Amino acid sequence: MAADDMGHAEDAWWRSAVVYQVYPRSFADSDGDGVGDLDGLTGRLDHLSGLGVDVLWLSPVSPSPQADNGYDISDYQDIDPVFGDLAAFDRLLGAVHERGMKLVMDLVVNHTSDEHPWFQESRDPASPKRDWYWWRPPREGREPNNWGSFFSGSAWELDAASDAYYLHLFSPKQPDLNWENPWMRRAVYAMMRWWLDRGVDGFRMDVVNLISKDPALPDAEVHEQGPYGDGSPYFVCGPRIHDYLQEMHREVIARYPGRLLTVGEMPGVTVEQARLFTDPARAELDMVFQFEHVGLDHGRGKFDPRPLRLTDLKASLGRWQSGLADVGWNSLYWNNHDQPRVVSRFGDDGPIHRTRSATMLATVLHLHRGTPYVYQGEELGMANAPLRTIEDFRDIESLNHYTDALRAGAEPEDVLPGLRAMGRDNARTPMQWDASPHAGFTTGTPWIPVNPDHTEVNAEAALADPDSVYHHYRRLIALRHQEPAVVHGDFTMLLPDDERIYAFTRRYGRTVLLVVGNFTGDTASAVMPAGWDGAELVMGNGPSVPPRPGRLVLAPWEARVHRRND
Ligand code: TEU
Repeated sequence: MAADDMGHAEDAWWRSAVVYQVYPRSFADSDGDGVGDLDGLTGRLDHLSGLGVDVLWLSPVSPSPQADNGYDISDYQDIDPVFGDLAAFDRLLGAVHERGMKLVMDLVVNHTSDEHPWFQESRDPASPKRDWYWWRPPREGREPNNWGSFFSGSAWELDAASDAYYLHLFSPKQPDLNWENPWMRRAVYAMMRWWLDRGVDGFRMDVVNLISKDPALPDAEVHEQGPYGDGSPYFVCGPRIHDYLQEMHREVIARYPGRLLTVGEMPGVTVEQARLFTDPARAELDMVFQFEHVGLDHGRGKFDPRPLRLTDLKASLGRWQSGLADVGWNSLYWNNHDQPRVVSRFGDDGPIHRTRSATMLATVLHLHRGTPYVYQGEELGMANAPLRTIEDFRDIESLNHYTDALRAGAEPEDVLPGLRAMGRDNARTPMQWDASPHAGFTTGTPWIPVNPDHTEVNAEAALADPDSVYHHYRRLIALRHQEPAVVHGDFTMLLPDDERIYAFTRRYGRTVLLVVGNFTGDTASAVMPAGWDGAELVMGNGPSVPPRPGRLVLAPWEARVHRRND
C-alpha cells in the first residue's frame, strides 16, 4: 500500500516538493528547427535548479503526428524525432538526477494516435486488437450515440474500411482505448514499467478519470445549441475507474516503493471522488488535478469568459482544502499548457501591476496545503499572447471551435474575444529566455510567435532583478522547503465573504502562518484577524502601507506571509 511505502503518508517526499512543468515544444530549441527539444531542455536545467524545484514534469515527447501537440501518441516506447531520441532522453534524465531532481513523464493512455499500430491493427474486425478500442456499428445510418467531442463535433468517426464507428472523446486522430480489455491494460502496464526501469520517477496521467466508460454507451442529454450532448455522466469517473487504478498500482506503481509521484489529471472530479483517489490506504494515486477553480470564470462553455468572483474562488479552494484535510492530498496550480496565463486571467498584466499581481497570485497558491505546480514562464510572470486573427492560433481546440461557430452563423468578432482570453495557445508561446529577437528560444523561426513583451519579460532580466517574479517564486519554494507549517500545517480560511482580500492561516504545532493577498488594483482593508498585530513578516511582495492597529491594510496586489509562535 502507498501508505506503507515510506512508513507514513505524512512523510511522502512529494508533500514537500514543487513541480515544474515543461511543454517541450515551447521551452528551448537546440537545433534551430523552431520547435523545442530535449537537448534544448537539458541545456536549460540550471534555470530549474536555480529556482529550487524538485521535480520536472515533461509533457509528451513520444512519436506523434502532433495533431494535439504530442497528446496523440503513435509509439509509447520511443522519442519523436522532433524532440530528439532515446539517447537524448537518457542524457536529460541523467542531468536531472545529477541535480537531485526527479523526472515525471506524461502518460497518455485514455487514447492513442490513430496512427498507433494498435489502432491500425484494430481497424480489421478480425484482429484480436479490435476490442482494444471502442468500435460500434452505425445506428440508423448514424453515429452509435449522440456524444460530442471535447474538440467539437461528434465523438464518433466512421471508418469506411469496416463500416463501423470508433469513439474519440478528443480529435478523430485520438481514438479512445477500451480499458475493459485486460490484454490492452497489460500492455499499458508493461510500457509504464519500461519507462520506470529506465529511471523515470512517476507519471502525470492525462485525463485518467475518463478511462472507464459505461459499456452501454447511453445517449446524453442534448444541449439547446446543437445535435451533440455531453456524455460525461457515462465516462467521468466511470464504473470501473477505481478497479483500473488499483490494478495499475499493483502491477506497476507498488513495484517502486517510495520513489514515484503519480498525479491524475481529472476534469470533472469532485472532492468526494478525489478523497477516494488519493487516500493512501486505497493505493490508487498520490494526487489529482481538479478543474473546479479554473472553471469559475467560464460562462456557457470555456470560450465565454466571465469575471472571477473572489468569493467563489475562496469557496472552491477552501472546500478542496477541507475535503482533503485528513485523507488524501491536493495538487495546486494556476497554469498549465491548457490554461490561459494567470497574470492575465486573475491578475493584471499591464506594466504597473504585472510583477505585484503575479507574485501575489504565487504567494496565495503556494501557501495552500498541497503540492504546487509551476508552469514554464509562470515564474517570469509571462502573460497571454497577443492573438489577433484566427491565423495567430495553432491549437486544434480553438481552430475547431472557430470553424464550428462560423458554420453556425457567428461572425469572427463574436468568437475571437473568447478564444483570445481562454485559448490554449496563450500558454504555448515560447519560453522567454532573453530580449533577443526570438527570446533565446530558437535561432530559427518559432512554430508559434514569441510574445513581443519578451524584450521586458525574460529570464535573463528576471535573474538580475532581486524583486522579480522569478526571485519571488524562488523564495516561496525555499520557504516550503524550510518551514514545516507550509507543508504540513492545517488550513483555515478567513474573510470568506470579502471580495478583495484572500486570507487564511496554516497551523502546525505551535507555529501559525497568516497569508493575505489583495486581489485588486486598489488599496484594500479589513479587520485584522485577532492576535496578528505586529507579527513577524516572513515574506511579502514589496512595500507595504504603514500598519494600523486592528486593521489589515494591503497595497494594490500586495501579498504577505506572517508567522507567530503560540
Ligand atoms: O486535457 C484534458 C482536458 O480536460 C482539457 O483541459 C482540455 O485541454 C480541453 O481544454 C477541454 O476543453 C488533456 C491535456 O492536458 C490536453 O492538452 C489534451 O489536449 C487532452 O488531454 C487530450 O489528450
